[in-house]
Amino acid sequence: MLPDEDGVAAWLRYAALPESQRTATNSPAIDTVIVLGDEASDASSPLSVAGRELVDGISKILGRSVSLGSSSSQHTSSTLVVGVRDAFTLLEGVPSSSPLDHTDGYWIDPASSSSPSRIIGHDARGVLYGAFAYLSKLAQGRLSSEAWGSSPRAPIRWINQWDNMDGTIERGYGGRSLFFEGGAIREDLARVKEYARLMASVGLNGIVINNVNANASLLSEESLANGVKRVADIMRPYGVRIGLALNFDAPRTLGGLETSDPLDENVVAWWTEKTHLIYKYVPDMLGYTIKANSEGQPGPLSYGRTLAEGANLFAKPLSQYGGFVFYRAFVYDHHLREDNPKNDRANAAVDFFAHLDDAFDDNVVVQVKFGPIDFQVREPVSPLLARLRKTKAVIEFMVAQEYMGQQTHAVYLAPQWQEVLAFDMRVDGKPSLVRDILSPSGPFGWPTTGYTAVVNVGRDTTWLGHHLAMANLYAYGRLTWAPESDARVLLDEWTRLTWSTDPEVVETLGNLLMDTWPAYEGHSGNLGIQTLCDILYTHYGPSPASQDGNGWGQWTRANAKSLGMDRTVATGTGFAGQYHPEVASVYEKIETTPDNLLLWFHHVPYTHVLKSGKTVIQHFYDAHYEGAAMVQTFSQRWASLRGKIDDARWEHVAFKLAYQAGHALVWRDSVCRFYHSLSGIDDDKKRVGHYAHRYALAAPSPNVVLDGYTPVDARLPESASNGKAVQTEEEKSGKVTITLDVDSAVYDIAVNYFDTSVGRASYSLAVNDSTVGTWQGNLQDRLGHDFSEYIDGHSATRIYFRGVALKGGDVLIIEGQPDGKERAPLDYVSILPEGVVD
Ligand code: GCV
Repeated sequence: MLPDEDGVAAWLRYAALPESQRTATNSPAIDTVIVLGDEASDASSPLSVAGRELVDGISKILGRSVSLGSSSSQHTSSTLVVGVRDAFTLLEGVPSSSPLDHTDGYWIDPASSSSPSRIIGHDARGVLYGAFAYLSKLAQGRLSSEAWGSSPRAPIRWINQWDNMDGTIERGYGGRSLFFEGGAIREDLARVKEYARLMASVGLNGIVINNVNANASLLSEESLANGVKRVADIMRPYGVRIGLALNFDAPRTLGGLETSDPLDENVVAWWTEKTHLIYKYVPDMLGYTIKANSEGQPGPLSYGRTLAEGANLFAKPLSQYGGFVFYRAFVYDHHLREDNPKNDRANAAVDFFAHLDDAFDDNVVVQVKFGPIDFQVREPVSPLLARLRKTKAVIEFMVAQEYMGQQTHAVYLAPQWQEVLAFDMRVDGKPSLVRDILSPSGPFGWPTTGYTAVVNVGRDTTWLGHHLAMANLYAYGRLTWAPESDARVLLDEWTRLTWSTDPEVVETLGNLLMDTWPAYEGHSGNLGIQTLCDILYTHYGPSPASQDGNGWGQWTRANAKSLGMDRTVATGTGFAGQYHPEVASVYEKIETTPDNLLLWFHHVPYTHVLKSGKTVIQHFYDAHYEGAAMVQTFSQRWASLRGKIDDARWEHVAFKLAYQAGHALVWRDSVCRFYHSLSGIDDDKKRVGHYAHRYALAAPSPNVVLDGYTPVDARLPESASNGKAVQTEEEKSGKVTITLDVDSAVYDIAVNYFDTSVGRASYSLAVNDSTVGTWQGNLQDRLGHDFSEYIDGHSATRIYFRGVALKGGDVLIIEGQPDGKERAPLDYVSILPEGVVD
């Protein structure tokens, strides 16, 4: 049996390469690692980290004794010599133009019979990246005798953490903050070091450690000297530099000034002094990230100044230290009026920023979310990325799956990012792929451009709350380095490193995870309607109604006859016209808009016929059923890997996938019911509203008897059968008795119930007095997403009891014991013949 693992090592486990997979080339007989250069012995240099990492990694992967040699040791075929280019006297075999000519680049030359292996870096960080690249190939059994090299396409390869100083993380699903607790930086930063190591191993080089909804007290001298400095010192040896998110209003709230007006001389002086202070403790600080005039945050517009004046306020003092301002383009009015058909939140980024292209200082970089709204399951690429020319920009992705299952659902996002990066913006009618725009060699020639992503790892040993979610962090890092990479190739690398080099594991898990984004899109929101989650509450479960009727502007404009946002120039909000003409003309017309973005750009009747030949409404029904059906397969596919990976991680994932299967059905039913009731149009396949195997407990039926249970309205009607659940009285248990009307056979029994955050109710299920199983409503302890207090699509969940022999007249009894305000709420029971999912 394989030893249990907890996930902390992630893809840097350095598991022993199985004997059966070893060859002379993929398992070189290295016994000494020699690090060249004076910095080799300086523990804070990436060079010395590279040496230690190689010794540790090679010994573990190949199970041999490896030691660090001194630079004067003999170079033989069993030595691995590493160092920066200038430290090598002989660069034989290195092409004259190579990745070594670029910052962070490396060249790797595996050993031949007469010469040592070499890892050569353009600079110390390049050596470290080369060391990790070498170890990655070695651990995957993929080291060959070919030399190879690589350098990153973009200089900015960052992470944003949304950590609060009280230790919580906004939209974080992997436990409490690695960085903060109780209003200060934590004493124990061991995991921060491990985080820096993981980052370096995939080429990430910067991190903003605090929430963009920033707490100004991070900038107190005490906090800088005793906290922020320690974080920077710990991450620096891994080539990771830190940045800080600032609160625009800090001069007032922290500094006691009367204003935070960016043109006020006291405000300028305050930020200048603060910047000096920060650099005193962190001399290589990357810069500041600013969220201003966004979602209630103050900003320059609050003082009648432009966004550029706001950004330049920080740029000036930073410039003398080589620091950057990352000014977020996520500026929009969240009190927008839906009754004006011209209003559109998607227009905001271009409206606010495009005309300021000449107005930003050189060291300002505009940080643009990949889509115009907010990390939805499907969005077109933000047009702002093609509208700034002089002003540099970075793209912002989200590894934390705020709108995509919050790391409770497995959703592999790299295929989505790959599509975004390969999108051609047709700037000036010329090929302009997003990934080229985000490179210094791209059409705008921005020297400082690249990537950032909201990651939100926490103290959970899984980092992100779900072992499978780490595929996203891995792929994100690798894409920032090589954005033309293929999502599947990256996934297979990750699987080999994280789980096993067994080809069956790689194939099974690869196929499974590649199905997750399409499945999630299928059951959550398709045709470009966005993720139909509850945007007024936790952003987790379904609530199609929540998109409209409020100022947030994530509208679908759904009514009884039609839905979708008309974003055309001709009749709509004009958003399509924010793209360069060739792209704009594709989106302007229904005929040329791809089906998967139809409702993003056009308002059409439910009966509109898609290119596929289906109507919009039938597509909705089918896609939701197909997406949810796909999710049901994940558990079985995962089950086939039992024994091929350790039990601890296997069980963690199995539990989450089983939960995901149940919640996918909640999604499917909620969304289908909502549009069925709104449009009044039936499902051709007669599935929506017809649940042949279910006993809905709140519906009057001669088969169902409630004792101590009474019907209650669900907060979101579509999230429960007929809009109602049943629950007990407070502090009193209740009983539901169902007389079954089934043929004699073996069935799976599914119980749909609601597991809220306000208690941990207990349940038991019996058939004819014989207990089938018991369970507790304690998912708030076992999952990690934003929980709900209510009976709704967030709390709705399902438990299965499989393979139960039943016959007509059998009596099924569920007893519920409330806990606190959670009154053991139940929705329905499904008696499912073998192979049926409903
Ligand atoms: C940090 C979304 C999230 C907010 C987040 C915001 C942002 O609206 O729901 O939690 O705030 O994006 O990106 O600033």
